[in-house]
Amino acid sequence: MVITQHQEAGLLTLTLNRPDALNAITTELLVELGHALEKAQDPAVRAILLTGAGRAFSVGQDLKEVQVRQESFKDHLRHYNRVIKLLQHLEKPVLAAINGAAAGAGFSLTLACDLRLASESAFFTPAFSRIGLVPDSGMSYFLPRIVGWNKAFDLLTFSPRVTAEEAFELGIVDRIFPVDTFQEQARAFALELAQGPTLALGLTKQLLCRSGSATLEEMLDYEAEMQDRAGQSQDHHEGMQAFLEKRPSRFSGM
Ligand code: T3D
Repeated sequence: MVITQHQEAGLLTLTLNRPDALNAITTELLVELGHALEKAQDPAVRAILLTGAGRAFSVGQDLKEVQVRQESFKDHLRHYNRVIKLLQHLEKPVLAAINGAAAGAGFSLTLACDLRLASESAFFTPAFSRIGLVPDSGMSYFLPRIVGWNKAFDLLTFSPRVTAEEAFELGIVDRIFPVDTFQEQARAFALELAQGPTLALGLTKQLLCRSGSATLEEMLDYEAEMQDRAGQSQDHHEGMQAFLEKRPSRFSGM
């Protein structure tokens, strides 16, 4: 298996598991990741943590696999695009735990997640321009939305190595943890999120997705619609009770 799966207390951890190849992405890896993400729609899964085995998160497309191309770029990218859409449309928090290099489509994978937790030793590089390609797997969508148009163009043109600290300054990374305790702290962070009001978090994610292409009027209507749904949830009831009883909430995700 090139994707390993571990489930505990509502948290599904998916590990890109080709450490000897720095988790370079093959078609097999994309197909397995796609299957795992489809299965993650199960309500028992309340958060997903995507990480890499070994010293890298992922160095992007396995360039050795595509030395001799079996299909056009457009056909090949269907496998990537399926995974990116699944990451975005899952109605639960999806976190990337970036343990090392995130390059090319490996970087894109992290951008399609809702939050990025980075080890102090992690770094990011778009890499596409260095081999004469354009950004893909959603990078041209997510990156300018996070860092702004000109910074995105700068990064995509020069493809520097962006350290975890620089990525944090740019808003690409949301939390940085020390190398020695990274796995433990990323897991603890994700486990806490997996105990959250999953339904409301999933609806929040839908709102943010919609806001990219909607007017204020449309968003106000959509917020009201989503609030109607969240307002009928067990977790809203529990949250209100917990507030009134001055105790921590015990959310079920429903
Ligand atoms: O259909 C399509 O192709 C379209 C899809 C495109 C999606 C993409 O992701 S395109 C972008 C692909 N990725 C890259 O171009 C990144 C290439 N790698 C690098 O720039 C560097 O390796 C890193 C900056 C990521 C890491 O640098 P460093 O110094 O930590 O490691 P290294 O020494 O460069 O690499 C270590 C080994 O991994 C080395 O192999 P060797 O010499 O020990 O046998 C290197 O060749 C190999 N490696 C690194 N990246 C890839 C790779 N092998 C295959 N594919 C890779 N992407």
